[in-house]
Amino acid sequence: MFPFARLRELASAAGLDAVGVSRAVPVTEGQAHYLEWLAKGYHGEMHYLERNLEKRFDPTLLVPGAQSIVSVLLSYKFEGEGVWSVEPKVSRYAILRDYHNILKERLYHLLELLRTTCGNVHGRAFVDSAPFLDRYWAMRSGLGWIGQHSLLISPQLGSFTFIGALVVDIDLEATEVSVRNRCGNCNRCVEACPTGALMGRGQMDARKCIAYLTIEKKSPLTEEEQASLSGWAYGCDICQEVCPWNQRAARTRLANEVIVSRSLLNDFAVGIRSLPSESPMTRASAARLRALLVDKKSSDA
Ligand code: B12
Ligand code: SF4
Ligand code: SF4
Repeated sequence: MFPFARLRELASAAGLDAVGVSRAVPVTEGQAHYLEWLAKGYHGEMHYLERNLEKRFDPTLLVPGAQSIVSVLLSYKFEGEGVWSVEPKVSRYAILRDYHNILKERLYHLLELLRTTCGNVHGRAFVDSAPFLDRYWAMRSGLGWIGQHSLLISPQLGSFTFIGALVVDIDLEATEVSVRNRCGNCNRCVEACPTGALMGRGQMDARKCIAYLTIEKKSPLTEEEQASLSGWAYGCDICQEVCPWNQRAARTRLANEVIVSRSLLNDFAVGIRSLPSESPMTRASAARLRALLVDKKSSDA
């Protein structure tokens, strides 16, 4: 069995901030939670979440011979003021090169390092891409707990983290420990959410979440939805900004991956520049994003 201490060294060398390992077995305890969430229609128009349920609940169907799941975290916790502080706001993660690419590059680097150490290893990286339960596996590997805002909180890194995973066909020492939920009596995220998307006990109605409305919803926003955006044009960080675990968390090492500035956003808003192709904001409708950025600018004038 490959020792975890050695894996942690390799993950750090690959530029990853935290790592944990679970055995690749079918998911049992998280299934009911997920299916109930779908049944209530909380996923809105994100119909892809209804598909490939068999694979979503069984990682061995995604990677033949899978034995271990390496979950990793990468912090994007910026400190101080930024484009997320001034309206029209965009989420912190959106100013970076697309995290799917950053994390996949680092995960495949880790796979290469594993191959150099262990020989022939077959594996595949997942970052918010395939039918894979990113948060569930991260939680199971002992990286943190699911907070009231429904995000994974790492005691060291807080919740401003991206989650990725490497599913491999070798036996790695598992770190499956249950991390106690340390939200305690705090309810700040639920109280701060301006749309009522958070319903307590980690439950969320994604249809009301500003991130869903500005990024995922394909059909036009209703007037009520438009009015609920609280100055956000792309994503929303409010429930994480108020979380005490993010005040004490270590800061990001991704400053060199920032590719969008306020002036670029302003130029994009008035149509004189495009967004870099590697920006995650290219995933949203350009017309809607521009309208949200311009609307706010003209109402400020
Ligand atoms: C759909 C989606 C959304 C939707 C719905 C969000 C949601 N809460 O489900 C919308 C568009 C709203 C969204 C918004 C955001 N998202 Co998003 N999103 C996803 C996606 C693609 C799927 C999530 C999903 O399946 N939801 C359905 C619910 C039911 O599943 P789940 O919460 O994962 O629950 C599982 C576990 O948590 C576990 N579980 C939960 N509670 C409990 C309790 C017990 C007792 C047990 C046993 C298990 C358990 O069981 C479930 C499995 O059945 C994931 C990537 C992925 N493939 O997982 C990213 C992901 C969750 N998003 C992410 C991010 C960064 C965001 C935003 C912060 C972006 C932004 N700034 O705008 C916001 C945050 C909003 C919020 N408060 O959640 C990150 C979260 C990182 C983290 N630290 O947790 C992820 C993991 C992407 C990634 N790979 O980094 N997102
Ligand atoms: S991201 Fe914003 S809208 Fe979504 S749950 Fe958090 S506070 Fe509410
Ligand atoms: S704000 Fe409070 S309740 Fe919400 S996730 Fe953070 S610690 Fe938990």
